[in-house]
Amino acid sequence: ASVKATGPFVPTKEDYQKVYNEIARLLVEKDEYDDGSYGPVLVRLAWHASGTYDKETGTGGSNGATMRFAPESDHGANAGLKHARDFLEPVKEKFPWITYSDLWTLAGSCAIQELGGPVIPWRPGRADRDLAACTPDGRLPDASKDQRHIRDIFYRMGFDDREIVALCGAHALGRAHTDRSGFDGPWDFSPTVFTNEFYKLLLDEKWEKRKWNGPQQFTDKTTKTLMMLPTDLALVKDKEFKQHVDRYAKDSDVFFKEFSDVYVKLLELGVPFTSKAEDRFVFKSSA
Ligand code: DDH
Repeated sequence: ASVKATGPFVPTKEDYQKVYNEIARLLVEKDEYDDGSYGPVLVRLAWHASGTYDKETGTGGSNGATMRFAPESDHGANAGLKHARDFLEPVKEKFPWITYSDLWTLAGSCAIQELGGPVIPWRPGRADRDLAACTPDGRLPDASKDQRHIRDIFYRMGFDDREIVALCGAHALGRAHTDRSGFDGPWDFSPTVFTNEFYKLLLDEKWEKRKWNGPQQFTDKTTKTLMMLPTDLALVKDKEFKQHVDRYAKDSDVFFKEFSDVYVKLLELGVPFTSKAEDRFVFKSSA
């Protein structure tokens, strides 16, 4: 009898949808974390894995998942992201064929969709690299700085002003933690739902300096329970940035569309895909 040769396992879109479904299932199951969801910290993991990209040297970006290793895991900006990496570990064990770098970015796409955000088309193709590929500290934004710093950081990745403002709308999700960044509190009243609230609050609320011993941040005059970082307020201080804050506050559909495009671009920075952009998968959200 002849033995049929079986080649290496080549995952299909359905296999990646299974990974998506498992992450979505765990998001619901593990609802005792933070405000009731690991979603926001997954969005941040995907962003910090990708946002190290430098277009001049082609270094950094989501290809590599080098945040698994010190020194990158110990960079100040990455404090707390171990929660996200550990959350995904059982998913990696169940689907060992997926690379960490594909898994972390797929989880970002999944979290945005599951938290009520736009569809984030995604494609595989990232390879994990060793610690020699770790990026130097200082490539991610520093929240205590102003618009000049924001532009330096995001222009280095290849984004323009409109894209910067769209990306920052992710702060509708999650919160700051005193034991991670030193800052404290959520940006809006629904930190586990993806909305354009971040822009509305930036425009509609009066933001005053919080009186406390922590790093300088701002609090809303009305309830004193929300917060903005200095870099968040830079988006309304700067005229070029503010016109996009206005657009996104006014029209949630426009924000969802432009956010999707730019988050897809973020997750693909520096990845040597062999597939074409039109071959991206659109995952089915749960319920
Ligand atoms: Fe952010 N972010 N971010 N952010 N971010 C923090 C939390 C979250 C900056 C600083 C902080 C983006 C841009 C910027 C998310 C997504 C994105 C915290 C608090 C700080 C500080 C961390 C902690 O204490 O746990 C700065 C500065 C910028 C900037 O643009 C100048 C972008 C582009 C994204 C994105 O995803 C596209 C999310 C989500 C969180 C909430 C995390 C959590 O655990 O909750």
